[in-house]
Parts: sequence; structure tokens; C-alpha cells
Amino acid sequence: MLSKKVEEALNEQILMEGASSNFYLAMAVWAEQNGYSGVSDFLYKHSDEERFHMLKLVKYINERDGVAIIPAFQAPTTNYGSVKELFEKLYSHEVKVTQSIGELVGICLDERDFTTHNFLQWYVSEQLEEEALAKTIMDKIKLMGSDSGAWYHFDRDILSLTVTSSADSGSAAK
Ligand code: OFO
Repeated sequence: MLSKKVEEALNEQILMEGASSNFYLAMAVWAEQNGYSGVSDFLYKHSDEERFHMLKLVKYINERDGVAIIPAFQAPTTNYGSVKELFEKLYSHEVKVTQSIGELVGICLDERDFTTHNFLQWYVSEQLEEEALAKTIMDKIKLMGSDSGAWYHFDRDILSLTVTSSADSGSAAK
């Protein structure tokens, strides 16, 4: 049985993961419309992964006799000045999600809910990877500057940059 505090915090995280999924979906649409097919494939996949993160929380709450709440989501922005701007936004969003997972873990410790704490370790390692991947992409973008050949290769190769979490082996979402 979940404490009210843990249940509320898990539900807030559902909002965060679902909003991430929509955010990356909107980014994928923008990238597709602007001719970046590799970047858009990467973002569609990322959006699916975020939805999977949300679902995992929904199922966990229900499993523990809580009530998972599916929230309304704010419409994400659909305008990006450039791929660089898009990934800057993605990176700072991932940093925010990492902070939010950290707070959630802290609440579980305060409430002495070690089962949920254990469940959340998957998110801790997933976030570590996602933030690192976003940072790697930002570093590459800085290096590329305005070299159009480099951008061509970046768009072609970005999907291969996806790293698989060691905590995620056997997951259908990857
Ligand atoms: Fe759900 O991992 Fe990114 O945000």
C-alpha cells in the first residue's frame, strides 16, 4: 500500500513522463517538417520511450493499490528555430526530469517506502543515460557549428547514438 505522499509524487511523475512524450513528439513533427528525417526518427522513438516510462508508473501505482491519475497535458511548443535550439530544450528538459526523479526517490526514503525506492532505481539509471545522451548530442552540435556536411552525417547517424540501459534489458520499449 502506498502512502498518500508517495502516491501523489508518483502521479506527478506520470504527468512529467507523459508531458515529455508529447514534448518529444512535437519536436519529431517539427524535425520531420524541416527535412531532418534522422532527427525526427530519433525523437519519435524517444517519445515512445517516455510513454513507456509513464505506463510503467501507471501500472506500478495500480499494482500497489493506489490510483493512477491520467492528467491533461499542456500543448507543447511546435516551433523551434533550429535543431540546436530543439536539443538545447531537450537537454534542459531531461535535467529537470532527473531532478524530479531525485525528489521522488527522496520522498520514498522519507516515507520509508523501500519497495517504491527499489522500483525507482530503474528510472534513476534510465535518467542517467538519457541525460548523458542529450549532453553528447549537445557536444556534437557545438563541434559541428555551421558545417553542413557534418549536419548531414549527424542526421543520418543520430539513431545509432541511442544507448541501451543496462537496467533495461528485456524491455519491449527499446
Ligand atoms: Fe522519462 O526519461 Fe527522459 O525524460
